Amino acid sequence: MPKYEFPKDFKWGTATASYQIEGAVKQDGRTESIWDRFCQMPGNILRGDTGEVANDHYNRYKEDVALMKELGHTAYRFSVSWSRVLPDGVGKVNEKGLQFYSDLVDELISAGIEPFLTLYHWDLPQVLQDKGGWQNSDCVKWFEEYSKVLFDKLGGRVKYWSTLNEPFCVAFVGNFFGEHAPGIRDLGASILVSYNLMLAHAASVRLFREMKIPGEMGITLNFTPSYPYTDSEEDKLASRYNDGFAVRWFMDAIFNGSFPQDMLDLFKERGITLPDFADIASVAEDIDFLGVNYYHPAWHRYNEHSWPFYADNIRQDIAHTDRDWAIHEETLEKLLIRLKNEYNTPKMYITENGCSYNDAVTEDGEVLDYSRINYLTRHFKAVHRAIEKGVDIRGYMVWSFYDNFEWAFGRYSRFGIVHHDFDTLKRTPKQSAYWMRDVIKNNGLD
Ligand code: IFM
Repeated sequence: MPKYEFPKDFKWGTATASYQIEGAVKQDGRTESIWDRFCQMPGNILRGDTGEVANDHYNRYKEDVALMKELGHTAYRFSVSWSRVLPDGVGKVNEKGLQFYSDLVDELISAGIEPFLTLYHWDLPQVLQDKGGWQNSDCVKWFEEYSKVLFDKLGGRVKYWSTLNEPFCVAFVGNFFGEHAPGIRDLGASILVSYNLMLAHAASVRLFREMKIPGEMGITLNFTPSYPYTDSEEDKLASRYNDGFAVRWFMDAIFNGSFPQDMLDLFKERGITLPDFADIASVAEDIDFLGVNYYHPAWHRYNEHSWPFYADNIRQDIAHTDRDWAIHEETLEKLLIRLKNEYNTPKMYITENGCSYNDAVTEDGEVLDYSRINYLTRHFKAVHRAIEKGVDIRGYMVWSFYDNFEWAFGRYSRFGIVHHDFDTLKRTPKQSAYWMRDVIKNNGLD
């Protein structure tokens, strides 16, 4: 028996997202998404990379599922490309595009791998962005229509559904920082987007219930908990605002049907015109699970000149990954306990956790990613400790299955447990993939 044994039927696997892996952007009727457009604008993506080919998963999914099976995976989290299924955003369904997901799901099920489907992982059809995208309140009915197409086709076979992946990134990284598609830099607009995303999420959950789709419906949030840099009241305030932004904003909406008052006050003080949030209470629909994406925390120091959160992000003198993200697994343990205590969360899945290293294949054809094994060991144990302390966690999906198109970092940030050669498209399992195969086999580690 392993020293850190996970609960019976714990799900183990990896996570990916459509635009990051599928490639085939013009194949079988798929139309442009906001990411296709964003990648065309010089300066947006490191060294001008795009997801045009990525892992060519659209054409090689059978090979990929076979490799997951060989590596012992029991779950796989993926997302659907909206513009592959509904090339006009709404209206006529593209049967070929939809069939791809149906075939993928069948392939997974026959390999004994549980599909976890995310409806939206950032790739809005460009045609909808041209109508205002998530800033347009019609997005709620667009998303409902899109959800229905997938519920109709895959309901029953897919048992685990997530409405959105990381609404924080959709709203704020895409519409406030401008680092992701659609590349807007407007705090007010991003707050409106965050509100509309929540309404769309709740509408999709309601539809799932009305259609009596068997299985579980949830949402996936990313968390960057903040610590005050020192014990000073100013640093605590700076940290509280960042926590309000990166933890409480969406948790309060989803579980309490409101946005945090201190954040609303801050935004008003900063002169932001806010929506009336008239329907925010309706967001608190019961969900079956919360998907938790966690990579690293942040430390904040007060700075009266820093807009809008009075905070500077301070790098700590601790180990970091090659992406320069702090390695701090205690935060994951604390976060899981906190989410349970403060929000009485339903069961949770770790829907993403992992690390980026500049891995290379040796002359012997191996990838010796011991740093990743170290990172994952520390985080697996942290999750185990949270389970021991009573948090209901049912599965762990490592980001990511293979190195893929890492958004603004293109191909230059490798998160996979399988190495991907972007020129030959060759997949090479790294040491971490074999190590994880043993963890899965033993349902735990020492
Ligand atoms: O690649 C992303 C993923 O799409 C969303 N969560 C974080 C990952 C690593 O940056």
